[in-house]
Order: sequence, then structure tokens, then C-alpha cells
Amino acid sequence: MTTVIETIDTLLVDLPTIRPHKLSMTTMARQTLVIVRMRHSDGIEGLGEGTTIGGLAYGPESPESIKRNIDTYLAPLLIGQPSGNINTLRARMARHTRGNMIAKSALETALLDAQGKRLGLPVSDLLGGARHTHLPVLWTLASGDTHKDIDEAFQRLDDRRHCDFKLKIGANAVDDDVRHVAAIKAALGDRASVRVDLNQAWDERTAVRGIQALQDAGIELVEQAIPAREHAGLIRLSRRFNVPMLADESVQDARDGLDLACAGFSGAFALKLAKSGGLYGVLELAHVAQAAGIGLYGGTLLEGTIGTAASLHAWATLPEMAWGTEMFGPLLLEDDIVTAPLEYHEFGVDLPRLPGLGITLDEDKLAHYSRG
Ligand code: MUC
Ligand code: MG
Repeated sequence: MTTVIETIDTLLVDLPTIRPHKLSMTTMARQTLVIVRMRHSDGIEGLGEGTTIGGLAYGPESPESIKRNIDTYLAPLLIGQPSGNINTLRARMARHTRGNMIAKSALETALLDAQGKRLGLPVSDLLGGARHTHLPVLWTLASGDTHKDIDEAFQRLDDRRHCDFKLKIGANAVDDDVRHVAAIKAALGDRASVRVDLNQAWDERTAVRGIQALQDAGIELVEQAIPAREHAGLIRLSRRFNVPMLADESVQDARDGLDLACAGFSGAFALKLAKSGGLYGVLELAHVAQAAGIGLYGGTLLEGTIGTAASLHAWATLPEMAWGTEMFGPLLLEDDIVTAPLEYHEFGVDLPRLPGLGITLDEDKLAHYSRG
């Protein structure tokens, strides 16, 4: 008998962060994960996660909209359908619903987790096989305080946890931000690579001034300095400076990637499951980038362990990424809702090797942190 999808439950899970995480548009004291539990008629449960940053601060989906739109619109499209043909189920969601890529990503992840468990294969094997089992992981310094950030960076270096750092700037005046970044880079010297993420905070004129100063300070990568939809401006910046531009909010999926590449962008793309609607969509973008000679970077929306593991399975199938990954989401959280956390060591993280995502929920912790 054909296995079908029987039920889809969604939970909002609030976890405190280890310290306030300050971005240009919000400061996070907690992270809200949307967890999907998808049960199939063969008794297998697939897990998925859809997570964003700061409610509606980051993009058009909030944790509450992700949950509501799965419950109301997306889950009814899947329930009763055969479990195993993920391409058909993706097409069904795309045909009947627009946008909501984080919600779709959570569901696609749950489908892949279940299929992997069913076949006894890790998700990366379902995608053709892992080329890496240990992936580099950067850390974001975003305490809002220069000295605290420097101490945090040295601690991470000494622990052999991280040797690449991303600084979240754009909330303060340009000169203050540049001073903050330059002080951290000067303190770390050659021990670490330092990059910045503006999260769209500057206009192009400000970006020209700010990036020149950041380049002079030895910064290695400048992420999303100007608003997402200003593709022409981003391309001009990528041509003007030696320091490479990393497109994040500007590049959601393969179509954006193709437009940017065809219009002359050079630099790198931040890949995120949440932007591209799941593992297949993000790999389509990666392939466009590869064809265009644009560097890859494994990005996060600060997902917990389930979403982070899903991303790792996708990144593991790609050639080595020019800019590594930032899959540190679980390390920013005070606690976890899984029985065995991901293993971070030697400046990176291990790819889980058990079937599916390779992650098991801790039911007590889940109940404790779930809303309502
Ligand atoms: C982003 O825009 O890159 C990634 C790391 C971090 O601290 O925030 C995210 C979002
Ligand atoms: Mg970013």
C-alpha cells in the first residue's frame, strides 16, 4: 500500500539566546523556531524547521505567519498525498501557493527527513551523497560592545571553535561602526578573518564611503551593504572594490542569482534554505552561482539544530564553499530541543550521519519551550 502523509503539526518554540544578538534592524534576546512534525502512514515522523530573525524584522514571514500558513494552506495540500515523491509535492505547493519560502522549506525538510528514515539514508545521500563530513563554521560577534566582541573572539579562537568572524554593523553611525570593526580586526590580526554584515542598512553613497574604510582596515567580505532590491547598486559596488561583496537578502533563489550574474555581479552568494524554499531550491541557486563563477557561502537565519542539520546536508553535497558556512545557530541558544546536539570542534561542525537529518527530538525540552 502506498505510504501517505497523515498529519502535520507545527509548534512555536521560544529559546533564549546566550547574549543579546544585535543586528542593524533588531536585537534578539530569544529565537523562535517553528518546528514541523509530519507523520506518515508507515509510522515514520519527519522533522522540519522554519525560522526567521526578530519577528518581521528580517523578511515578510514571521514565526506566527509560518505556523498559520502551514496549518491553513500548505498542510492541507500535502495531507493524504503519497509521501515519497518530493518533487511532485514541491510542485504541488508551488502551483497552489505563492511565496512563504520559509514555511515551504520547513515542510520540504520534513519530507526529506521522513524519506531518509524510510530508506535508511542520511538526507545528503538522498541528494547524491556528501562530499564533506566536517564543514567550517564562522561565528558572529554582535554583542554591541567592541571589547566584549574582542574577548568573545579570542575565547572562540582559543577553544578552536571558530577562526572566521562576522560583525553585524549598520545600527550606528558609519564612523562609529568603522572604528568598531577596525579595532576588532586590529586586535585579531592574522589569527582570524573578519567580515561584516550590514543587513541592508546603508544607501549606496554611504556604502561607497564605508566600504572604502572597511577595505582599508583589512575586512575580507562585505555582506548586503545596501537594500535587497538595489541590484544595480550592488553590482556597482562589486565592480568598484577589491573587497568582495556577499549578496544575502538580494539573492533569494536561482532566478535572483541568474539576474545578478547576467547583469555583471561578482563576489559571493549567501545560500539559505529559508530564502530558496528548501534544499532543492537552494542547490539550484548554488548551481547557478557555480556556473557564473560566483563564490558560495552556507548561510543561516539562526535556525536551531533541525534547520541547521538540514542546511549541512545540502552544503555537504557541494564542492568546498569559497567562504565556508555560518551554521552556528544552535550555539547562540542557551538550550536545545534535541537529544544529541551537533558536534562542533576544530573550527567546524560534523555532518550528522544517521538516517534522515540524523536528529532526534527531546520531548521534555520541546514541551518545556513550546508556546502555549
Ligand atoms: C544574516 O543576515 O546573515 C546570520 C548570522 C547572523 O548573526 O545573522 C544571520 C542573518
Ligand atoms: Mg546576512
